[in-house]
Amino acid sequence: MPANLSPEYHRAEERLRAAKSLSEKIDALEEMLRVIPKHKGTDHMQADLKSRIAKLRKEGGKKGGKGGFSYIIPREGAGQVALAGPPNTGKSSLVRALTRATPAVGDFPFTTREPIPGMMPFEDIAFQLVDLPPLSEQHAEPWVFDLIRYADLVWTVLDGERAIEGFDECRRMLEAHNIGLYPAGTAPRYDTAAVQKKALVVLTGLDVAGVAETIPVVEELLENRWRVIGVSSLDGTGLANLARSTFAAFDIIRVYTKQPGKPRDESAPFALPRGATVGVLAERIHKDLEATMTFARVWGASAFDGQSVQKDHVLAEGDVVEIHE
Ligand SMILES: Nc1nc2c(ncn2[C@@H]2O[C@H](COP(=O)(O)OP(=O)(O)OP(=O)(O)O)[C@@H](O)[C@H]2O)c(=O)[nH]1
Ligand SMILES: [Mg+2]
Repeated sequence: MPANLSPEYHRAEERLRAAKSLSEKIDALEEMLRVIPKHKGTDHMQADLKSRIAKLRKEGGKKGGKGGFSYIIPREGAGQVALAGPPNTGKSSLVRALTRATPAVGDFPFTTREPIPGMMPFEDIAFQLVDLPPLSEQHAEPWVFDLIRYADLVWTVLDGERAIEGFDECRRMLEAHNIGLYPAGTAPRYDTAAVQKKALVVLTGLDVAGVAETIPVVEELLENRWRVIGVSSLDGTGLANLARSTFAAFDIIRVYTKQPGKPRDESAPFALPRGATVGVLAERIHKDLEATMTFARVWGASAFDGQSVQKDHVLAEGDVVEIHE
């Protein structure tokens, strides 16, 4: 059966061929799996991609190796956010303010030396933040780029002092490591071999006099391509907005499950990519369920209450689903 692979798939495949580091390879394979058409004709290919990803992940778990010390922070929650930015811009302060992690904060550059994960709650789900050492042309830890490449979303954390220069410096350094950033909510570029990472621009120090006024200026200097999210880790201004913007950037839907004849499960929802079908949910619940399910009932925006649907039914935010085997 012809697989009908899309240009996105072939592009990711090209990236895989060019990939040098482990996380570049994992990233390309994950993209291939994400965009491969999901039908019987590609079952073998999907299984093959999954086993290759699992194998590389296992390798990544082992520290050391040829490329020196390598970190991968296993994803947890609804998605992983890497905090990238120049030195001393308030990355660790944000992680302290938004999660229960307690990375060191200092009023001098290069305070952070290791990646530190923490979970940021948003309503009934949570995103994983990964605090990172700074990006500076003077010095940057080589493995920082692998962690950024592995993340689902990047926050570029800037301060009021040198927002534009800091942003430009980060982007130059990322480009040099084959990573491009694009504003969340817009389409990534496909005319480049660099991995394209969805990003938000975060400006800290909103409690400092004059910083709020610089936001429209910074946006204009960035040619209004980027919306700048102002925050203060000191007094908490803008943090709720940052969490909400992060949820929006992920473009995910929350889907709840239930057992027949019972109310909705109290456990956390499944966070699925927008456009996900009942089949995708079934697979997420259990790897065999996608094959063994017969139909599902759905309550919510994508169906009339209790409507019975097939695997290919596209789910909506907030749907409650009951899967029948
Ligand atoms: N007024 C104000 N100060 C802040 C804010 N966020 C961080 N700071 C201060 O900025 C300094 C740097 O904060 P960190 O959180 O350590 O910055 P960082 O980006 O993690 O620094 P590196 O790890 O060195 O890259 C500290 O003195 C913080 O107290 C903020 O929103 N408002
Ligand atoms: Mg830090």
